[in-house]
This record gives sequence, structure tokens and C-alpha cells, in this order.
Amino acid sequence: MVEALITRRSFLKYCGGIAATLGLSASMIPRIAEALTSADTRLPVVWLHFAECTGCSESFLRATDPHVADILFDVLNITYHETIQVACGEKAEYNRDKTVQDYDGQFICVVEGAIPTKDGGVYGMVGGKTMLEIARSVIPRAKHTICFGTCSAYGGLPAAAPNPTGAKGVKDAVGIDTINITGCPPHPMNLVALITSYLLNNQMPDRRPDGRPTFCHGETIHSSCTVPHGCMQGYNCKGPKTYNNCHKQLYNAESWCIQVEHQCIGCSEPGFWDNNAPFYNPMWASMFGAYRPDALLHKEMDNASCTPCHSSDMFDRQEAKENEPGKFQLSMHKKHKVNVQTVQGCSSCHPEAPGATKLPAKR
Ligand code: FSX
Ligand code: F3S
Repeated sequence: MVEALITRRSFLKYCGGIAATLGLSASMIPRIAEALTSADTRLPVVWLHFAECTGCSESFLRATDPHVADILFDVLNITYHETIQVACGEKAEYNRDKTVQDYDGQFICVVEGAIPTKDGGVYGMVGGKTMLEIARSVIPRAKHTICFGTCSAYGGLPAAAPNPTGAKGVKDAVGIDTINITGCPPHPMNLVALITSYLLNNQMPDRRPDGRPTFCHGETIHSSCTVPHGCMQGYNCKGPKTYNNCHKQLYNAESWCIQVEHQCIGCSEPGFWDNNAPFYNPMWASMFGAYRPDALLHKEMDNASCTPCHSSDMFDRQEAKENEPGKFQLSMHKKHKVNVQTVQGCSSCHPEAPGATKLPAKR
């Protein structure tokens, strides 16, 4: 069936991508292709939508290289999915409840979106039931629950302060351990790889304590970031503490945040959104230790901004290298009588600084 929709060549290429994502050798490609095409029975899946933007489904359904959804629809029997199901109203709810009943303890539950819990969960309703009620009636009866997206895993955007609906991730709301593929949105390839791994091994892959599979969430973006345009750590890039593989996957085999010069905002991490704010530093502010105590700039650039006031040889480069960068910045400001609070005199070294008026005193 898959071959009818995409060429065998591109299918095998895609299987190679799955193998790479799972850290398997290319010799596994035939087995992966077989797992995805020869299943006797398709895995029954109930796919629940709670408080979210549906970006997770969009990312999955609109992936184009090849049609990811087509591949998964061949191995999964998705009986309930509010975005794509033909049935609606009571018929749709009947399908969901019948799957839970017929495949009790056997079906896979995929969840998108956080669960509003405040005031008994009344701030999120589907078909007259609260999302909390639906979650409690479906999720404990699934064999495995996959949270697809940061919202269902940890609360995400709906749980951002002041969180008026008391939105929570599935584990916090229902008390069931989940397998979390995170990101806002998550990468569709990671879901395909997870399902493939399950089909190959008849068990879910290894996970971190926060429920995320190590094959896709085991390393930080920063650990192997290729940074095509220059590092944005000074602009609050969250790559150093974000465990995801976006930089290896690329979205639709095209691009990813840092490739289009947007710093990582850590959308796949527990505590996103609030813990990662502010997402942006003003460009000039990123130059200053006051905003950026771990600044690398002076350490890396030595005396680059000192020559306007000093002849290059007067500056002790060694001092820059030996001092901790934050301390070095402070000591330099002190030496030059620069008042960081009033940004007085900053523009001589930092052309981006607004409101700078005076040159620092020369020595
Ligand atoms: Fe959340 Fe997904 Fe972000 Fe949106 O379903 S992870 S808000 S991309 O849609 O849940
Ligand atoms: Fe790392 Fe972000 Fe720079 S991921 S290399 S801090 S752009």
C-alpha cells in the first residue's frame, strides 16, 4: 500500500532516515521496511486532542518527505482522531469508546495537548465531557500512552502562567507514566521512529526519567549544533539545555530554527513556556554581563572592542583569556568607569547600545 503512494526508492530512503534516527546501522533498512509494510494487523490507536493548537497533528500530517502520515496510517488503525476522522458527533465517540472496550489494555493512546484540571476540568470539554474525564476513562486502559508534543507531556503553552485552566501534562493530570515525544511542535520523524522501534522490538525504546526516548531526546542541540550563521548564545539561545534532535532531522528535510537564524527557545523541555522566558534579549543587551553573566564574547574576541581607545598592544590579551569572562567584563567596566546601569559610554565598545552618550575615560 505504501509503495502505491510513494516510490519504493523514496520509501527506502525514508527507512534509512528512520534507522539513522534510532541510531541503527543501514543494514537494518530492509527490516524496517518489512516492519512498516508487512504487519498482519494494524495497531489500534485512539488519538486524543486536548488543550492545544493542533500544531502537533499539523506537523505530522503535513510532513512531505515522503508522506509520513501515509506510512503510519498503513501500520496504525487510528479509530479516533478529531482532526482527520470522517465520523463526527456520537458516532465518533462511539468509535473511541468501542476501541477502548474491544482492545482493552492492547491499544495505543496518542495524546496531543494539555489537560485543564481546575474546577473539575470544566475549561476543556469535548462532546459534553471534560477532557479530564475523557483522559481518565481512556488513558489508564491503553497499553502505552504516547504524548506527542510538549503540551501533553508537560503542560506546555496551555499551562503557561497564569494558567487559568489549571492545565497539566498527562502524567500530572492522570498519574500514568507516558512516553513523551516533545517539541512545540514535535518532529514527525520521531513519532515514526518510535512506532517503528516498537514494531521491531515489541517494546518501547529506552527513556530518560522525564519519559522522553533517548534516541531523540538524549543529547542537547548545542552538543552538536552546526550553527550555520554564528552562535546565538548571547541572544538567549536555549540549545545548551534543550534535549532534542531538530538539528539532525530538519523539518521536511529543509530547515530548522537555528538554520533560519532564530535561536532555540527550548520548546521541547519540561517547564516550557515559563521556565525559558525571556525568549529574546535585545541585541544590545546581549552584549552585557548584566544580562549575560556567562558571556563568552570577551573571552573569544580578546581585545576586539578595545582598539578604539587603546592601541592594540596596550591591552593584555592574556588577561582576557585567563579571567572568567563574566568577571573580566565587570573588571573592564570598573577600570573604565563605565556605569552599566546607565549604559553611559557603552557605545564606544558596543555600537548596538541605545542611549549611550559618553566615551569611557581613557587611561
Ligand atoms: Fe502543544 Fe500540539 Fe505546541 Fe501546538 O497538539 S506542543 S501548542 S505545536 O499543537 O500541543
Ligand atoms: Fe549552541 Fe545555540 Fe550556539 S545551540 S552553538 S548556543 S546557536
